[in-house]
Amino acid sequence: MSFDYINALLKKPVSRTPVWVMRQAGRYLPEYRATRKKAGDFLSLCKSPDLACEVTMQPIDRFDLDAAILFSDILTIPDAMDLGLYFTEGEGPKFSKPITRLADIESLSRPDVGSKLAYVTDAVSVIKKSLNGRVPLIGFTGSPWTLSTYMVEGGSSKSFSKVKGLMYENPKHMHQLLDKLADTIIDYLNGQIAAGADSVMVFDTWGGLLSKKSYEEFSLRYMTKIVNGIKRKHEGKIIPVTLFTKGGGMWLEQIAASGCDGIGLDWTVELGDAQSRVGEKVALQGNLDPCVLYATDEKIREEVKALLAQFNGDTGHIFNLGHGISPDVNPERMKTLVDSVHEFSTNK
Ligand code: 1CP
Repeated sequence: MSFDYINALLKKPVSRTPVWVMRQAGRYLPEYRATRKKAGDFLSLCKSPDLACEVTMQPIDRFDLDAAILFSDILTIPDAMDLGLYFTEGEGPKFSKPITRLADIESLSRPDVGSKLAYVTDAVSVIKKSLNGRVPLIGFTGSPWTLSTYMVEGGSSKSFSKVKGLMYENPKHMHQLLDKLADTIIDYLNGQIAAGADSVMVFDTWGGLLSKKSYEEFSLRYMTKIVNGIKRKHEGKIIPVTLFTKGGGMWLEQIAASGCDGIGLDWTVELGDAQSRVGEKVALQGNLDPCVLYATDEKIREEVKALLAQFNGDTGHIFNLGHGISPDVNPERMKTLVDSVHEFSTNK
């Protein structure tokens, strides 16, 4: 089986530019809201392999997408580390037992991924069966740095003062935490790969908050450890890995040196400029501003065409938004986006 999404990441020939969208399974789809209601709440949805499969398939059934992404969340790992993850309606994730003392880091357990996170690998197996070779499946994790922000802040944050304070005051403990997370993530991604994930992606949503020096020391170093630690080949097939640091456009050369296959770009960088900087080394994923989806079909098509035109050559680009699709987007606009990527890249 040859997939355009995998081939683009490996810079092999493609029939047209592949496209998938971050958060493609989510609240903007009425069928997602119905399944979530059936599950009761978001975490129960993640923890039911059959329902996670159902929502993973929803955007695949509705749109002509080139990849599916496992339905789960990056916070499954801190949850498995017993921090007590819960979600309150409209407020995002919270932890009942966040890291508040240095001793919490020392006593943090490295969870047995095979048992505590079996619901994730089970979901991968169920989804693979359901996909039946239609499109490849992307597995994913949060980066150690991004996970640590939630674990130390106790949830989402605006200032990130606690986690950055820890980083400056006690770099040794910060490294200990990040190292434990990186080791757990390696087990976690290897479990997803063994269960059938065709590629994996690391979401470093909050790496862009760091200085260049801190980014290299506290985020990129551990993502590089993950790139080197995971199985890059499974059953004779290469498993490409993509790193996405939101706000990381200044550091593309450093990210490319990690040995990853693809870099995810947010919309603040020019795709053509990114390609001239690192396009020889890695594939690029992105990077339309998600807010373009609030515009008319005509404008969406124009923006898609302009973005595709920035990229030189026929392979090495995976079309995506620069961040997740918003919950209030009309699904019809998503259809326009996906169809126009295929239309304009076939006739490029
Ligand atoms: O139904 C709901 O109300 C829950 C909303 C929701 C959804 C649909 C959350 C809570 N997570 C998810 C799914 C999810 N999360 C996926 C599914 C696969 C897909 O892309 O379709 C993925 C890949 C994630 C990854 C994730 N979770 C990230 C990294 C990517 C990003 O968007 O930056 C982050 C930061 C999270 C944490 C999280 N989980 C949920 C929310 C609302 C948040 C963000 C909180 C914050 O802003 O700090």
